Amino acid sequence: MSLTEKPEETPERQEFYARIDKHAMTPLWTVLSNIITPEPKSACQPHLWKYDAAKAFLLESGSLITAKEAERRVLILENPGMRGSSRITTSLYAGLQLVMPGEVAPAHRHSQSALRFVLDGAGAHTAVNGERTNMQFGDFVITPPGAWHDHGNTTDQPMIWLDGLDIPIVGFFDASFAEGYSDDEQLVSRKTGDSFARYGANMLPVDHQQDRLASPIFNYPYARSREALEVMKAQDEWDPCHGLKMRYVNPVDGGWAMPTISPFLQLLPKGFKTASYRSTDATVYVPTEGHGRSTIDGKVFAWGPKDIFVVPSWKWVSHEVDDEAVLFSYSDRVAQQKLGLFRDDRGNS
Ligand code: GTQ
Repeated sequence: MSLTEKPEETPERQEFYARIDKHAMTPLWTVLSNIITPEPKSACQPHLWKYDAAKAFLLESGSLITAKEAERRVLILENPGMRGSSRITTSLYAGLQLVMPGEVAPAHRHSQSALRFVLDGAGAHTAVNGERTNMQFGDFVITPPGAWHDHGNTTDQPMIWLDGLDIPIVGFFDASFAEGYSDDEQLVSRKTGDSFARYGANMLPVDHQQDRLASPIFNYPYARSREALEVMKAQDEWDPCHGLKMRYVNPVDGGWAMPTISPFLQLLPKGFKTASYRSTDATVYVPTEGHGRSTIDGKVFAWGPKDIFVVPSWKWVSHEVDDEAVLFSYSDRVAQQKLGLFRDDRGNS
């Protein structure tokens, strides 16, 4: 018996396997080394999408179909190692969504959690549970599981953001529910900015009871997060693997901002080269500022603002930047931590 080698196939064994196959049974020892591996063995490949090329296709889709007809006009960023499965990593989905001036992406809700990371345009809105928020470049916006949401653009520019959803996770658990709203746009019942004032000012309503896992803040403005990094960088304390890396939290309990997706924002100072790092949470990165190169599993990917790249589980990654760079990223770390699966390795650092 071995975890890495398969026993020999003999005619008697094969005849036996064929007989039990008809009874929906199969021997473990012929598959064991494929299903319990000494370390992660993923079909997910490192990959980078240049934003300019992706944006050109997305704008082209704008004259093919409306947001309303499409429900969501999105081009999925599909991992080259997992084509046809609507995923960028084994557990997560990514897409680029376009809302043209005057359009509405109709209200609906689903079990899947979504994050939006705003890339182009300024001032289009998304509504979540009765409150609208206007989106600006770099804003990190949450749609919690089960929350009604619709998107609208009353500006004169196309609005583009990156969607990150836990579609593969919900699919894995066969736990997907979805429904449409009675109208294109949900009823607005709260003032824009209400949830940020209520939960995003280092205070909480005195008798607040936590009633859900997702953060009650649904727009973490880039201006605020970026300013925090700007103040902290003066301290000149850099983690060898991460530079200055922060996680977006739920202010109610200090946990992650979302139940299944972990979002991060990090700053790497001009000329910084990170030490090699690997972790079990495959990660999607979107730089907002700066230019650099990431070496992932020995391959080099050069990036600039708004490019999107993916680091698979347990592959070594290091980043090297020319000018000061800021990177947003997301992974399934929160889900792995809840399940006791998360592991990382800082190499020699
Ligand atoms: O905006 O609600 O990229 O439901 C995929 C599914 C976006 C959305 C996606 C969705 C949405």
